[in-house]
Amino acid sequence: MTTTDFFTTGEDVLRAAIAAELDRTRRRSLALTDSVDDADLTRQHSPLMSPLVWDLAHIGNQEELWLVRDVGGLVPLRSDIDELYDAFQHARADRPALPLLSPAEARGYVRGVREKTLDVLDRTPLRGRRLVADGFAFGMIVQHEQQHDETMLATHQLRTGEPVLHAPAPPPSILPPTAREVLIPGGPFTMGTDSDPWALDNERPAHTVLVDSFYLDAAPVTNAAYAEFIAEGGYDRREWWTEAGWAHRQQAELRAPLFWERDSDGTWWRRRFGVTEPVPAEEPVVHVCLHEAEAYARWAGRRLPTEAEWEKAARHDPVTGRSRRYPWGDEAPTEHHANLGQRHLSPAPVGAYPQGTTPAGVHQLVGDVWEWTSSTFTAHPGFAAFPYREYSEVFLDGGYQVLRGGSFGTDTSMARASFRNWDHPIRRQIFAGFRCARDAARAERS
Ligand code: AVJ
Ligand code: FE
Repeated sequence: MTTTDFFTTGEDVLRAAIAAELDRTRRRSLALTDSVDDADLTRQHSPLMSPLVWDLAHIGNQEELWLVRDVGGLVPLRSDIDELYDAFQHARADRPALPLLSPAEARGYVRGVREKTLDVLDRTPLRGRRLVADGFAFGMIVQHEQQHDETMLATHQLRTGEPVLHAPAPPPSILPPTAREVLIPGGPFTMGTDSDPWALDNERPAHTVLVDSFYLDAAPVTNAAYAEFIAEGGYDRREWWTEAGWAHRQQAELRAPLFWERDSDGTWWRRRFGVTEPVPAEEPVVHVCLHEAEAYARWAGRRLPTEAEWEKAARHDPVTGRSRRYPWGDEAPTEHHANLGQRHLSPAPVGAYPQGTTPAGVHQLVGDVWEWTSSTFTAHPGFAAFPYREYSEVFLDGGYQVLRGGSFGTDTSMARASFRNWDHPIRRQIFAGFRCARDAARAERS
């Protein structure tokens, strides 16, 4: 069983499931931090990232604030460190200079918090108060930790040195899409959710959105396709870039996706978690910013999908008119549906997950790479911050761009197709790629 099945089966089953999720998540956090030495944990691998030891203690601090103090009503373990681990108090670049807990102290702290959390879980009714109904606060903290785990994975990718993370290669392409693009007929669909117990505030409420007919790429843009864009002068032709995109292209001297390098034969190589290898042609391109995605789309005579288009393609069931939880239906993700959860250390080639396609034939919407959309991060109509403004609300209308679908480093607890991610348009260290869309011709509209 997986978490989604528990909500209907009773409180003890849900409680056991939450304990398992907390444990599974903590194993990932520890694997990400036990794999490097103390110097590596406290060092800043990029000004864009916190030292890994900050993420670890921040994970524990967030758990303490919500589960130990708020839900449990217990006294603080360490109220003196709240300020150090408040993401709004210190920019990532400034965190290495703070008097942070040492690696040993941070490990001891998260262990101590977790012991209290498990006591709280044992004695908290998972109903009544909205914060705890269906175990929401626990689910929120699992997702918070998993989000930082993906952030730590991005820090690992920025780190130089010998490989320390290991995982089997992703599955091969077994059934690539038969068509390049899929027509998504026009009409209303339900965006967002009211009923998903662990959905976060920004996914709520459910509301009807009218989406015109459009074509969506059946798969994310591959490295081979992206290399063609580069070969045709993609980075040198002003006309394919937006004004902001070109300014950034110039200023940041963009020439290729982050971590790509071309040798004297013209072969592209990429560095991935300490391993340098030829860029795999059929994998979705990753580590491009919004501006690069938009320039590619313009070159290809296409555009990025809006967030609503993306979600409609991923969730709308034209037979029942309902929005489903995942592209393949409501069944919780397995290793056959999508490349999620750091099971592999790269995107899988297009065609690796035929069981994860939508009924209309769109592949790999969830997993592999986050997908840039053309939408900025705004509130769904009727949005209300819950349980705190700093998760979503303070970022709304703040110049952030929405990404959808999750990457190979995203946990299954965030794989639901209503989940929304956001980042600055210029960011490339996240595991982001994209797919293209285009308007349907008038005659093709239903
Ligand atoms: C939703 C991924 C944009 O990492 O900034 C972590 C998640 N919020 N701690 C981020 C988050 C608070 C957030 N993103
Ligand atoms: Fe956080």
